[in-house]
Amino acid sequence: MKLFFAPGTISLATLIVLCEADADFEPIAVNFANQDQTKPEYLAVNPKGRVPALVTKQGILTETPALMTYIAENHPAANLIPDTAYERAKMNEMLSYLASTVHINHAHKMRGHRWANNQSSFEDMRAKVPETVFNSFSLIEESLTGPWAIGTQYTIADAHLFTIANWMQADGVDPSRLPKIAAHIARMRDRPAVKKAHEIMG
Ligand SMILES: N[C@@H](CCC(=O)N[C@@H](CS)C(=O)NCC(=O)O)C(=O)O
Repeated sequence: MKLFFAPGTISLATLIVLCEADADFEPIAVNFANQDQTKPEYLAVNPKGRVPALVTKQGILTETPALMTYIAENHPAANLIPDTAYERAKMNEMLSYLASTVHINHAHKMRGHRWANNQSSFEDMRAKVPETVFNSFSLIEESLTGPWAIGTQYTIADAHLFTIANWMQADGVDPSRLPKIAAHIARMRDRPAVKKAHEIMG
């Protein structure tokens, strides 16, 4: 497998899962400073112009929850997906909320041009980010029973939650207002796979 990633992005979540699974893969950095994600060479890999993208023997995958699920299902010994239908649904509930709501709230800070054309709109969207990011993480905080994102089993949802929660401070949210999520971040930082993923990401 080949993982196309960029530092400081959501691709960290997939990198963590690859390291947790002890998977055989080649990391390939996409240079955002050069806007390489918008160039034809990369658009041939991922026409969405985003990271991550995972090249597998069967084809190319995009969208973080899909990549993490694919890796976890192909490395069952790592036990990163729950056995019961209910717990799997709770995990997917977390992945969906993170991808469709929390990540999008965060993206309103720097990527307002996706949704509007005027500078005043960008400023308005950016000003709202501390509130929307805090509100979405507050709902997650209330749902956490610990130690992991969906309870006692460590799953791919932990890599996803950790990656997005790491952006909170830069989004204007004080993590001490969300003590369970702050403790989750600290717990994640201690994991060897998370340390390895950070090393690869640079
Ligand atoms: N829904 C996608 C979102 C991927 C995404 O938005 N990635 C951002 C980095 S966090 C990106 O590649 N942005 C490049 C750009 O907007 O030019 C996922 O969860 O994988």
